[in-house]
Amino acid sequence: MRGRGLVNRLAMIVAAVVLPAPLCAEDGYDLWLRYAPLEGEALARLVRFNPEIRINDHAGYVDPSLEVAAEELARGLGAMVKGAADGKDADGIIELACEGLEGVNSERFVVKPFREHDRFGLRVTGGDYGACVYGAFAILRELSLGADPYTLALDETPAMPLRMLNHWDNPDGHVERGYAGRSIFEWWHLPEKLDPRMIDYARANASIGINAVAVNNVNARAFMLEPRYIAKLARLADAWRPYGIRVFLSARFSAPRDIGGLATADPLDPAVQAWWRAKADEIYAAIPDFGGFLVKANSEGQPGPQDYGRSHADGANMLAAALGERGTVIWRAFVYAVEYGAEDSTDRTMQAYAELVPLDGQFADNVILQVKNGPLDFQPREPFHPLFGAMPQTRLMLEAQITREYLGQATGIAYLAPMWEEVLEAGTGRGGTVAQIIAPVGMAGVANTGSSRNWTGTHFDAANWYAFGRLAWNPALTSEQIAREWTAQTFTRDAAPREAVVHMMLTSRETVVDYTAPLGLAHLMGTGHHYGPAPWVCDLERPEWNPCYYHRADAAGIGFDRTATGSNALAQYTPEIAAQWADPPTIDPRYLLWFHHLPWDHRLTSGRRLWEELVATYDRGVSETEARKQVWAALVPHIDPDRHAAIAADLAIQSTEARWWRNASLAYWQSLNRLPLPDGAAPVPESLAAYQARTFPEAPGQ
Ligand code: GCW
Repeated sequence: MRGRGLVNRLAMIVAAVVLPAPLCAEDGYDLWLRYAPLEGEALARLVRFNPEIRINDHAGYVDPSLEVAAEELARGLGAMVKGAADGKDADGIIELACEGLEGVNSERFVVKPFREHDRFGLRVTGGDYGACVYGAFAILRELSLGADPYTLALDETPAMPLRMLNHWDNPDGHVERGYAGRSIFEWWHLPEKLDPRMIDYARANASIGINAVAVNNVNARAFMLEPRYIAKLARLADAWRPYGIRVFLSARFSAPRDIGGLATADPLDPAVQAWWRAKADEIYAAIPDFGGFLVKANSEGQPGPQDYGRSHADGANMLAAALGERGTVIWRAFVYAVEYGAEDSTDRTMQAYAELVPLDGQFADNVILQVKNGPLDFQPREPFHPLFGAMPQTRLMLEAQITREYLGQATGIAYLAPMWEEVLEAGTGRGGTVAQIIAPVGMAGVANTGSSRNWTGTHFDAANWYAFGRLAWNPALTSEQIAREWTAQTFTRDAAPREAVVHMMLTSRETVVDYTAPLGLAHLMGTGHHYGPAPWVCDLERPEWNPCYYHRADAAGIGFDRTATGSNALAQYTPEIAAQWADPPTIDPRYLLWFHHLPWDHRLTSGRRLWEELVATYDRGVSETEARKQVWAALVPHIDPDRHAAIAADLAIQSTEARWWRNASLAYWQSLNRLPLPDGAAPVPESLAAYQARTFPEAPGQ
């Protein structure tokens, strides 16, 4: 490409880059970016292609994103041909030619073939420099999955602009609802020292298209807005910028009082407005592309505008004005229990809709409302949140939880892509599917990373990080495709073991639903740590903290009546959806007890009685965790021994937990309904009192 004014800046022959082999067999640190050596034909093709990597410069300027893309290609290609290529007969070129193109989505990349004499090249172009990073990772992913470089052609544009991780990491290193060790952010040593892990974190995110990170817990400490933290954050922002990542901060609404010396945080007070404006200016001086603020306000005791009689819109708009066109306020729609101790007798699942829908149209243009997938709280299964589609004049984004607070925390397998697919595909009846409604805005996932060597505590939880990014990039990808990609890159490309793993993954979330929260039950977990079953808890201070509030089980029946005879949460959905769900025979049985309180002997469309169906569902969950242990055991020859052993141990814990959930739940339901277990069901081995007596003082993540 010399003739076109493109300069060969790097002239890197990938074979020359030989990376050291991992020290121990496999510890999971490399995630899906292991770049395991190819074999057979795929290897032969890549050895022949073995490209020279070129980056274009503009009058001597080489954008750092292009350098990152080139480095990653060199690293990945070098590893995939490891030991097999001397570069002598190679004929390939990869040219990184992304630049700011007018009128093109800045993140779009295109990979197209070209010829140069007898050489073959792939040219990566894109909307902006950063698109080449996405293009490079996409090339590597395709090649790692066995694609032929000589026929490779890609053209991808992300489906939504904001693809974000929300960390619930506290500045003291503790991660709220984190099950993978301590926080990955070493605030103590910043800004002077940057942990190399921060670069690997950025690589992993960029490889799946994540482009925004809120670094601190939404239950925020105000001091993270102080100058010393801004300097620390600026160091991270600088390190991540070449990877296309913008930083956000969770902001505590009362910061003007907490750290600003003001007597109030009232959003309509001019001194408060001026304080936030000055704070924003200070941040932008250090971080010119700062993303903005993420805010949890007037929820679970957090401060907010309602403390001053102002609305969520007043609060969000005040912060939005401080940021101006420079950034975005992401205001969480997870609002309930404004103050601890205050009563709100509205069905908790209805409170966000009730508070926020009347504000539709009042939020500033640079405010986004971030809505959890379901109306309660990241339960193993919930119907889609009725806010989706109900606020057409407000920018809505989806919040998903990657960390498995309510789905087994870090034990066993719960591959969450099917859960997210379920909400993304849900037809709201008002403006399309959830995926269509959020497409102009984006989605955020509560991160599951930690200081564990493998990042996520269990190896399989990396699949959830991966899947979240891939779905945000392209919600049309199926859970199955994503599982296959991840497995091939993470464990093995061999079809038979790969498919065995994919199958384990695809069914795993449903298994957790089966043994923890069958038939639309929810919020049955232990108080505080949220670990294990505690459906018997009925005496906590606030009604909606109690599992009893949600299952409403008694001698006669079980389930929450949310039809017109009950809380009428159904009325928050369209009349068509409400009509379908109002009737036990027509509702999707997966949501049955979410919306209906039914007698234990209610006859289901399956022909079984409700009680029989419940027991059978718990039992299916238990037996599937057993079966998964066997499938995994048979994969010994295909998985490196360290990771195999770690996962075998995780799966054993999961099947013990499944049994525990089943037995403790059944013991409790039986204490109410006095019904015998159906014929053939295994007896419950311990007394209800024994299950109730278990305590977990060391459970992490609270
Ligand atoms: O699921 C609940 C968690 C809280 C969390 C809250 C929220 C950050 O138990 O730990 O607080 O959701 O989303 O704000």
